[in-house]
Amino acid sequence: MGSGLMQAPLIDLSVTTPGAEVTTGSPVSAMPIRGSRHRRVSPQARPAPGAQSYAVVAGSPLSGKTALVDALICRTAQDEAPAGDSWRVFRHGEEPGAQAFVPGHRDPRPPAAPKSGAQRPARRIEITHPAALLKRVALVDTPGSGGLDTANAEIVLDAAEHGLGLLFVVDAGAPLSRADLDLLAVAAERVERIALVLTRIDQHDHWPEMLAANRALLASRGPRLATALWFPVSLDPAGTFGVAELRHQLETWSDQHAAPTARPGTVAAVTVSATGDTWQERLDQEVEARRLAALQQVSINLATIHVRCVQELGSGRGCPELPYVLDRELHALSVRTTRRLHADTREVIGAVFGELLDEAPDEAILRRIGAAARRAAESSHDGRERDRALLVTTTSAVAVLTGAAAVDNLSAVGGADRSAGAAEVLPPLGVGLNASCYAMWQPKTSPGGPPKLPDKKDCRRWLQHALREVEVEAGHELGERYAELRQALAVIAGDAVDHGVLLA
Ligand SMILES: Nc1nc2c(ncn2[C@@H]2O[C@H](COP(=O)(O)OP(=O)(O)O)[C@@H](O)[C@H]2O)c(=O)[nH]1
Ligand SMILES: [Mg+2]
Repeated sequence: MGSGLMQAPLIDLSVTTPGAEVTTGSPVSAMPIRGSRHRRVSPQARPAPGAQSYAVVAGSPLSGKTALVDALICRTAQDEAPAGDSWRVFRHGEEPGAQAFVPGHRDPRPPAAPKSGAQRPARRIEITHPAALLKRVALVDTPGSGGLDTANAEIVLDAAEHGLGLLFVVDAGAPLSRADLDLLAVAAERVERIALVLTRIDQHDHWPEMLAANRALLASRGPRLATALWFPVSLDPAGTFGVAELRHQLETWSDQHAAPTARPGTVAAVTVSATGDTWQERLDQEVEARRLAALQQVSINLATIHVRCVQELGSGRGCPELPYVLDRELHALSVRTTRRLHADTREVIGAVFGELLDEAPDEAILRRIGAAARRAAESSHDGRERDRALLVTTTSAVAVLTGAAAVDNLSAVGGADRSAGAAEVLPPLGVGLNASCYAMWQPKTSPGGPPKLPDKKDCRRWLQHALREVEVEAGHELGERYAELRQALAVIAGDAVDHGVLLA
C-alpha cells in the first residue's frame, strides 16, 4: 500500500482543490472535490422498499466520525460518556434527549452513567437534537470499539445499504488502510451513495497530496470509487471548514430519496392457467433446499466465530474482552442471516410464482405476493410470538425474549430495521449476549490480593458451549421461519390455482 502512495499522481491544485492554498495560510474554502456524476445504481432500482433516511458515518477509530456528526448538526462537545460499543443514531427532535436500547430489555432506558466494572453496552443510543438537517437525514455514528474488524464492517455495510448512503471518514494524516479499502470496495457494490470525508486538513499541510494518493488507491478498486466525491474538512473544535458542503450533499441525498418513483398504473389481473398441485412439490423443494443451506451457513459462520474468539482469547486482552468480541460477532451473524432469509424469500416467491403465473411476475407483482405472504404468516402463527430475540446467558444457555421491541433492541439502527422489516415476510433473527455475561469474565477482586483473572480454560469451555447452543437455537428459529414461509406461500398459491387468478 505504501508504494501506492508514492506512485500516486499529485493533485492538480488549480483545477480540483480550490482549498489547497489553505495549507499556506489562506482561508479555506473546502469545496467538495467532484468526480464524474457516474452512478452505478439505476434510478428505477432504488430506493429499495424500506430504505431509510439515514446516513451511516464510518471509518477507522479516531478518524473524526463523532466530531463530524457533531459539526454537521452544530452540536457542541457533550458531556456524555463515550459511546464505546454502542451505535449512536441522531434523529430530529425539538427537545434534546437520549435513550439507550439494550439487548435483553424491551423498553429503552436512559443511557447509563459510566460506572466501574463491565456492563452490557447498549446496542444503540438514540439521540434527539433540533438541528434542521436531521429533519431530512438521520445520522448514524458507528462504534469506536472493534474498529473496522470483519464483524463491524459487515454491520456497517448492512446499515449503509439499507439507508441513504455511507459517509466514510479518513484522517488526512495517513493513507487509506487495507481495511478501509476492503470495506469501500464492498460498499461500491452494495451501497447506493458514498462520500469520502478527509478530516484534519487543518493539521496536515500535505492534505492535497494525501487526497491524491487516496484517490489513486481507490482507483485501484474500480471505477465507482475512482470517481467518488471527496469532502476535505477541518473539524477543529475552534472552527470548522468544509462542513456546509457536506451538509448540502446530505440534503441532496435526501431529495433523491424523496423523489417520487414511477407508480404502476392500474393493477391488471394476473392469470394462472396451471392446475393440479405440482406447484406444492416445487414450493417444498425450494424452501427445503434454502433452509438446509441457511443452516449450513450458520454452522460455518459459528465455527469461524469460534476460531476468531479463541484467537482473541490468546492474543488480545483475554477473557474480559471476550463478551464484547462475541457480541459483535453474533450481531454480524444476525444481520447476515436475516438478509439471507429475506433474499431466500424473494427467490422462492420468484421461482414458485414464476412457474405458476401465465406471465413472469414483475417487481410490483412480487411485492404484492410478498405483502400477502406477510399477512398470511401473521394471521397463522398459532399464538406463537413471531419476534424472538436470542440471548446467550452466563450458563451458556440461550434465553428467548419475545416481542418486536426486544428484537429491535438488538438492532444497530433501530427504526430503520423495523420499517425495512415491515416490507419483509419473515421477522429478523436477533442474537446477542445477556448483561450478566459481561460481568462474568472480568477480573475478580480478592480481599487483600490483586484482582484475579478468570481461567482461560473456563472461558473457552463457556464459549464453545454457548456457540453450540446458539447453533441449536438459531437452527430452530430458522426452521420456524422457513416453515412459516412455506405455509404462507402455499395459501396464496393454492388460492391462485383454485381461482385461476392471483388474488394477492
Ligand atoms: N483539529 C482537528 N481535530 C480533529 C479533526 N477531526 C477530529 N479531530 C479530533 O480528533 C479526536 C478524535 O475524533 P473523533 O471524532 O472522536 O474520532 P472517531 O473515533 O472517529 O469518532 C477528537 O478529539 C476530535 O476533536 C479535525 O479535522 N481537526
Ligand atoms: Mg467516535
